[in-house]
Amino acid sequence: MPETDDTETNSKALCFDMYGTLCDTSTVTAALGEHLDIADGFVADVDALWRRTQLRYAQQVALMEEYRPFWEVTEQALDYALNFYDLNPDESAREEIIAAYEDLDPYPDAAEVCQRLGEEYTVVVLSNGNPEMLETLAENAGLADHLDDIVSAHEVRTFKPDPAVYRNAADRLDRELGECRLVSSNPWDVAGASSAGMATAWVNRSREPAEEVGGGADLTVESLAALAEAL
Ligand code: LAC
Repeated sequence: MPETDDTETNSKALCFDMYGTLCDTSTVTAALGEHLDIADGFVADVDALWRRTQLRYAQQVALMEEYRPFWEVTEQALDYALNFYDLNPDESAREEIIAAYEDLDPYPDAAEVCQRLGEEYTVVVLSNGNPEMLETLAENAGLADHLDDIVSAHEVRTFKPDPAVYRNAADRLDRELGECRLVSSNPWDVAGASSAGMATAWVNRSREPAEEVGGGADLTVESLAALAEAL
């Protein structure tokens, strides 16, 4: 990763969410389809339940004060989704499915936007992923060279939208919360960051409604490329 030049020009920081914002979580759909041998519509259901359960479990274990790394949460959520639909892939197929999470496709504009915005801002990832999974994915997705740093929720042993995660990012960046902007496609993440005091940008690719709880987005765009234009 390039050296951070802490000059006036990049005194503000952009904190990009990883899963669903820089990288496309639907990439795992192909791995599910390949290893489960079920109809496409069914694959989409398993995929959606896996993702929903992953987010629900992250929030549950944070509330229960039973933190574990996001990789484990992701595996446990997959097992729940497989059990829910009574699917029993063998261990090697299960391993292949979970491994797809380390090899997600970046959104086509992700690398270029991080590079371009990196000329003006400090650009970091701020994610619930644990450091190992984030570093591997950033390398595989070709993003690592365009990031100044990776800040993981693991550092404070809880998950977004716990304000502790956003505060830790601001501390790590040696900035006030309001000098950092979370960029996320997840409305719950935008709501959480805004509640904690961060500026926010919502990459709302699928025109979802905003959350009814938490803070709002300071800026809403339909793509990362549109964000680079707007900032
Ligand atoms: C992230 C996921 C949860 O924090 O979107 O990267």
